[in-house]
Order: sequence, then C-alpha cells, then structure tokens
Amino acid sequence: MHELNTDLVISSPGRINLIGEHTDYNDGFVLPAAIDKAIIFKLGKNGTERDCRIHSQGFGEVVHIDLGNISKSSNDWENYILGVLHELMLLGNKLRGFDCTIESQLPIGSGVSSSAALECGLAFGLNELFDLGLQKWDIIQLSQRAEHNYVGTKCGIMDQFASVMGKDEQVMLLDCKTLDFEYIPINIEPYRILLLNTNVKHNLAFGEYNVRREQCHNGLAVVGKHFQIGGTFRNVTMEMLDDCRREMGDVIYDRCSYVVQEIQRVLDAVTALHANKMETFGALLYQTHQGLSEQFEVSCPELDFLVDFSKNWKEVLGARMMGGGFGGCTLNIVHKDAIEPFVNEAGKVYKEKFSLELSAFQTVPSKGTTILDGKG
Ligand code: GAF
Repeated sequence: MHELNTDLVISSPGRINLIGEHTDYNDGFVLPAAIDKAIIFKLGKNGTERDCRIHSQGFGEVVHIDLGNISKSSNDWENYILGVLHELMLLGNKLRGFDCTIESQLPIGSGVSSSAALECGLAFGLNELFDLGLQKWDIIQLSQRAEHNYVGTKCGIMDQFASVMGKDEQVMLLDCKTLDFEYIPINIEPYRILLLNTNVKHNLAFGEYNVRREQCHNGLAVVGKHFQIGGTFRNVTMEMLDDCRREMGDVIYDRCSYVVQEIQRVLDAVTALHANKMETFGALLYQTHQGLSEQFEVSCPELDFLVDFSKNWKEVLGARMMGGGFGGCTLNIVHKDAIEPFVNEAGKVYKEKFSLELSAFQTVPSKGTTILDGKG
C-alpha cells in the first residue's frame, strides 16, 4: 500500500439523543449531544487533479475515487463518502485529489450515528483542506443531502447537526422547523448516561425508516384537509387526530399520535431538566420508548427486553431505544454506583435470552467535529 499523505487530522463524533425520536423530519424538537467517541480522519492533498485515495481501517484496502466520475457504489459505506464528494462537487470546482485514512471508535449500526460522523467529518475536513468557504450549517445540510441522495435514507437533520455543533457538557435543544437551537448545560450527578448496545441491526432499518416518514407525511396531509395547520405537525393536536382517525386509518393514526406526543415530551423533558426533576425526566424516557415500540413500531425484541429489564432497577431513572430503531443501543440514565452491577446483570440475562453479547459504554456530551491537528 502507498503511504497516504496527511496534512490535517479531524475528529468527527457520534451522537446521543436524550429525547425527541423521529421528530426531526416532522418539524419537532430534539435534544441530542455529540459524544466522546468519534471517527478520526487523516486528510492530505495528494497533488492530483481527481484521484482520491481512501483507506478505511475497518474495511481493508484503499478505495480510489475519481472526482470526475462519481456514481453510487454497491458498497454502503462508500456511498456516504461518494455522496459527500458529489455534494461538494456541485458547489464549485475547488476540490482536488486527496488522501484520506479513516479510523472509527464508533460501533457501526449501533444507533450513535456513525453515518453522520462519516459524512460530516469528511465534509468538514475537505472544507478545511481546500478552503471551500463552507459554514457549519452548509456542512450539516450537504451531509444530510448526501445521505438522502446516495445512501437512500431520507433522514432528518438531527444527527448531522449534533455531530457538528456539539459542545462539552451541553445538550442541544434544536427546533427542527426553524433550525433555532440552544445549548443546555447538563449536570445529572449522581447519574450517568449509559448506552447498552444490543449488537443487532435488523434489515428493516433502512426501508422502514422511509416508510415511517411517508406515513407521517400522509397523516399530516389528511389533517391538513380539515384543519388550518400550515402544513406542519407543530400545529396538530390529538383532538385533530382523533377527528381524522377514521379517514387516516389506525396505523397512520398511531404514527401521528406518537409524533404529536413526542414533540410535547421533548419540551416537558427540558422543563424537567431545568428544574432538576430527574425522576420526571426518566419517566418521559420510558414513555418515549413505549411510544416508539407500540405506536411508531420501530423497536425490536432485543431493545424492548433491555428497557423492560432496566425497570427492575430503582437506580435506573429511565431508559429507551435511541435513534432510528430496529437495533442499536438503549440509552439509560443510571446511578453511578449501580453501573457495574447493572451492566453485568444486563449482559448475563441478555445472553441467556438472545445468545448475543451485550456491549456497554458510558458517555458524556462532548464537542462536535473538530481539528485535532492543523495544516502543517
Ligand atoms: C436516524 C435519523 F438519521 C435521524 O434524522 C432521526 O430521524 C433518527 O433516526 C430518529 O430520531 O438517526
């Protein structure tokens, strides 16, 4: 293998989301944070016009991409990269050949959004390397477009936003309708944020995400025929949904009810955090999980099992599945003294039930995409 050039080292973190799931593409609120695990990019100009040499340590050999001939690949992880390059090329002609080594500390498919970290880290790094003049919001939005157009997941804006905008010890309340946001310092002492990784990612994940988005869209259209809602979930009430239930059918009604209730739960959770009412905050997480499992139907037996298990522990204030669903992690708010026994017992019963290993890690809100080592 050729030696790859490095002029710049970038850290692009994964994210957690305390509450507000599947609300981002429904004009709702979310409460995410970047985490202290990241994808590390080593980037360097290689002196060519068009040849990009990409080495991902997790995937083996060096992949060559011709900037003059970008098209979709049959390989998923390459599509994240190709999608970003495609979007950057659309913006002008300042991009040139480069070398890139990618090393990930993020468990792939675990719901901490390694995909957004990959997209945003690459876009951020190339922006620095070639002085493309992009602002943070440009990077966030072009990364989202890359995922829509090249990967095919019609994701919301939360993951890319959290990965780029994160700050140490702060969560972010993002209004996904206006894109206004505020940092909220988080001090949940003596509790900790613990992720339990089911180590499963069911095949449903990709297709069903887009189906949910479409169901929400269809439900909104029905409500919009009868009420002045300005085309947004923000103006939809449960009473309106009840009135439209027969017309939209039970499944769409359940999806939309979840969204309306979850938008409100985020605001309630922020109020609880400000008032340091951690029991209330934890109870809201359990309600979110129930909604995701029963109304939105994006959970799976492994996630449900772990959330149910956590309810036997008085030291756990709340737990829920996190991210798009169908696998990945549960997020748990656990008393620091109970972390070890809780993780051990969870791992034991999870293995008995599913014959699978559980992995666990604590995390803290951390800074977003950043330069670790600048242009030499
Ligand atoms: C995935 C998506 F990428 C996000 O935009 C968000 O919708 C999330 O699922 C669910 O809240 O991570």
